[in-house]
Amino acid sequence: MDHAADAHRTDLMTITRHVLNEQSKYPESRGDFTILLSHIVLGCKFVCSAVSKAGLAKLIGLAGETNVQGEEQKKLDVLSNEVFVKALISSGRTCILVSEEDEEATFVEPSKRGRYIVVFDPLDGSSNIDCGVSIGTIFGIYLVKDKDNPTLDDVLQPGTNLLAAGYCMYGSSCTLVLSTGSGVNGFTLDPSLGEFILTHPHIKIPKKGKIYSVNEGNAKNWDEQTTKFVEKCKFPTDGSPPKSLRYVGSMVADVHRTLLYGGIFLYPADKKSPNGKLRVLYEVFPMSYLMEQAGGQAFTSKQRALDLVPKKIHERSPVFLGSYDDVEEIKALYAAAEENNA
Ligand code: FBP
Repeated sequence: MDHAADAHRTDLMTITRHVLNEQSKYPESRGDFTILLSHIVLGCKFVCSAVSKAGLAKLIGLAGETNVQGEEQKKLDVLSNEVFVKALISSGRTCILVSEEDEEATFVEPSKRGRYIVVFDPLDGSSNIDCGVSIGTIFGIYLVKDKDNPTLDDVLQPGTNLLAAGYCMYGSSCTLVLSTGSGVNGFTLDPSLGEFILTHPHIKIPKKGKIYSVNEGNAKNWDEQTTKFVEKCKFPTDGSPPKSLRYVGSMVADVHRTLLYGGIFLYPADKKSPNGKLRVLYEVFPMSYLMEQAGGQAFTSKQRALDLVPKKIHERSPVFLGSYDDVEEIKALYAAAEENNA
């Protein structure tokens, strides 16, 4: 580590500076988006600190409440949700909030309302919280049609209408990955500065990968196409080497690795979960948006994931996302099945 060079590193591309540069491309912009993002970043810094000292601060374990998904909420789930809801409302830039932890959408009171809708999973990967394995926050940002008359329809938009999406991973380092529609950039939190610094500019996912990521514990309930695809990953028939299996069980961690190394992450539907497990608005859409912005793709077993139009705020969908060529393979299997059934 060249501390001297580091100490003289004066041209810091912080996430705020990066977004301000992006904003300067839109002369009509009033800075609302930058202000909103700075409040999301504040929430991520708070959660990063809480997660890193969870064991010390007795933040491990259950909160004694259950969320809309019927899941027992962890103390950190509740704390993270509270921090993000308060930060987003205090930004004065939000109109509607949808959180994985709240049954209903939150309509911000008119005096504090802005024109953005934020859908988010305050702490994703809850099964890994208590064992210190990487977890994260996922978010997506939409514009409301009319902030004076917001409705639930404003939230139930296709993912193609997203303005921006990102996630923050709380792992060996704290990494925030963001897209505002012109590519994907990664920022690492420098704890000594308390600033997210640009460390992964213009992330492009490799066209084809050597890794597949899925919970094989569900294999007996998979449909024929998913079973065939995973079989091909393990026993390729085209002479290529088998793919390696990597599965953390935190979508943020599995998607982050997929974005950087390539390959495919899948959470398919199965007999037990006919719509899969992952939620469309604040898991599938943001991650699919980032994948497409990085040159990959995301598929539901029926269509491009971002073309989905959810009917409920906590709707679930199967998802296959990652390197373009790897997702093409699973799309071909479902297309062939559809043709055979036609
Ligand atoms: P939470 O948001 O409730 O944590 O659930 C989502 C999730 O933990 C994802 O992060 C992960 O990809 C998936 O569920 C793991 O599910 P499973 O344990 O069934 O493999």
